[in-house]
Amino acid sequence: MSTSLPSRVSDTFDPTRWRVVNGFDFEDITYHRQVERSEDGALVRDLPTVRIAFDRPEVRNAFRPGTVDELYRALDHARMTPDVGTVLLTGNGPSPKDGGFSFCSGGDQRIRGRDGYRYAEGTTSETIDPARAGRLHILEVQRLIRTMPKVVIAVVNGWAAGGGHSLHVVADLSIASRQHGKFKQTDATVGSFDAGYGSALLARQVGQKAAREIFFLAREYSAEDMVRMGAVNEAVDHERLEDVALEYAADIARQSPQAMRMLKFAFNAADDGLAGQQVFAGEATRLAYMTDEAVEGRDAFLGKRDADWSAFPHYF
Ligand code: S0N
Repeated sequence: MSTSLPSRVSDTFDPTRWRVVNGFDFEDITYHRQVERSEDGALVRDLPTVRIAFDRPEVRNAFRPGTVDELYRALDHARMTPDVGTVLLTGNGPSPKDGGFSFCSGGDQRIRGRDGYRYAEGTTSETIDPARAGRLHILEVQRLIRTMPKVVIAVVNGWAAGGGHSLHVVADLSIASRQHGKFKQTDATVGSFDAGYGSALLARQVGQKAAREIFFLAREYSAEDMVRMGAVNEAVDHERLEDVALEYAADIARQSPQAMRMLKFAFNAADDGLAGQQVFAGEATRLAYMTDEAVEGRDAFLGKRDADWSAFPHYF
């Protein structure tokens, strides 16, 4: 087995604990799988956690349309990988320009809106630069985080601003660097507004008054402020951030995957309305298909006979 280690992509990233997930050619993000290695560094086995990180630290990990495409693909790959239970979502860095730390500063303001998301005159779908094409599809990423049957942990190593703030809100759990984790909802400052999960779910977490303060005043909050308000689970010393994230993931791995799925979707259901009920119900139907009762219904149809429900009580 290979003993080569992945490049060190962040000050909190320990290359001995990860391997690059093959099959992708990402430009704006990195995607790693947690591994166990032997003492000589050889790969022993994969472990059930992946790490997906914004990799544009020179712009505080702002996302452009191409970044969002990549993020969606990595998350979807994690969603469909059966032995992955936890996704760590974080930001690489610090910035080579000024040493600043960032989780994500939201949409890249240089290419947004009228100039970025609309095809310029004369541009066709064949000639447009893919990194400038797109729409407001960060919302699709938010929905994927919400509906994927895995636990997504926002590992906030620096600035979480604008749409980056909303991503941490949508994640199942958030842990943040005590020294460098900073939170600022700048949407309204730049004429933008996440009127979906980014605001409404935040209000569920911190209460209506605090959520309105965060959006209306666009002030800066520390990791410990956010723990007090109820939007972050834990503030941890910066150098231990990814260790603690992996400790969370190890605890998650000790739980029943089915129970975790049902719990995540149950927590979401009330806030997600019928869409939340649909996701929860999909899991319930999948479980029901495993019962003798559902098998009898299927077999009766295929056997062109009436189903015999006599073995299945109406009350337990
Ligand atoms: C994060 C902040 C507070 C950090 O301040 P600091 O440490 O003083 O650093 P700066 O000197 O400001 O930044 C360092 C360099 O990085 C560039 N930069 C930072 N953020 C961005 C960004 N978002 N886009 C482009 N460049 C960025 C700086 O310009 C600087 O570059 P140089 O070195 O060349 O001068 C501070 O940086 C800050 O406030 N950033 C902007 C945060 C912001 O307003 N983000 C956008 C908010 N809105 C959204 O994210 C909406 C997007 C979204 O999620 C969404 C939601 C619903 C529907 C659609 C969308 C969508 O648009 O997709």
